[in-house]
Amino acid sequence: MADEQYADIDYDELNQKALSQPLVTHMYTADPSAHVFDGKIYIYPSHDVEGGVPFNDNGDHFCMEDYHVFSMESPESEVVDHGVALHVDDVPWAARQMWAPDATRKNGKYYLYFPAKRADDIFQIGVAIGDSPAGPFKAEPEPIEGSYSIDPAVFADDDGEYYLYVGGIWGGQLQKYRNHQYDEANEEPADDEPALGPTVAKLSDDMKSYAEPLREIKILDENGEPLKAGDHERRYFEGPWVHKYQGKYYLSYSTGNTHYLCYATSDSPYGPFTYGGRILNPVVGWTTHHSICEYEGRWLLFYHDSSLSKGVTHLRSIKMAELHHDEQGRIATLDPYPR
Ligand code: FUB
Repeated sequence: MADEQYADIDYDELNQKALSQPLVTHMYTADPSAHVFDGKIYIYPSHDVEGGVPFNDNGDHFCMEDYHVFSMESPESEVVDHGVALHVDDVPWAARQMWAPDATRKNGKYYLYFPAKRADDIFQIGVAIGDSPAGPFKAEPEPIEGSYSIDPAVFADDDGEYYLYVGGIWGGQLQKYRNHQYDEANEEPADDEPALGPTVAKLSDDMKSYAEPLREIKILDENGEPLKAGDHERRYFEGPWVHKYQGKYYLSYSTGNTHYLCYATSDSPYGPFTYGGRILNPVVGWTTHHSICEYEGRWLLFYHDSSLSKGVTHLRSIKMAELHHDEQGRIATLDPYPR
């Protein structure tokens, strides 16, 4: 079923003026995390399916079961599907909802980080390990101790440290935690209180656990004050991503119910980050989720929309566009359907 707000769209016209076309058309894919390994682009997306689960505010209709890895020799070349890299049936602790993953490489091994719900409906983050960037990956028997919520993104810093960023509110359950403890009674803070931020911690040497206590990231406004929970056009919702440009750390993320991709910058991978602006205006479909990677000096934005499925919010398609930082390091806002 297409969302009503997208029912009147002329998709032929929309696709003609779109910033880019779907990279994959033989299946639905979303939440693309892209990295360059040995000069080749590897994309780790969610694999969207129609599971017949009714829509609800928890996002249960996003009922994905496995991951495929895709690769491209260059941004201009064809996309290769490397098949199933990990299935929920092969993750001992996970019951359902294999949401947005990410991957990294260390000492010749590849690590796929992914969120999934346990049988008791609580999201945690798992790690699966492989010898090839294209998988397959073998899941660890337990989720990462102390992990919670969704949307893991791993940032490999120049000094050899790896940081895992995690978190999403509403269906992603981040609002249920305070000081990293779950309480069903917790909700998103009141509008005039500081917004919630994603969590971050360094990964251990074996990449299978947190090496230090989790911290919550703060995003500040132009006056150095934390963004408020009621500032829906700027506050953090889900989909963290970190890239480094000219020595600065850029945290980018989705604002969820206002459908923007935004960014904030810091001198430290732990923040605090200062809000910088918008990266991408709203796409067709409720969710927006992205990654940013550098390919031979070009900065590429990977994102998704629901244009191929004609507005079905949980049947998305990954896309790619070039991103530009100006002389001050500001990122220019992209319009997914320029006129
Ligand atoms: O794909 C399922 C969820 O939708 C992701 O985890 C969120 O970031 C949103 O894109």
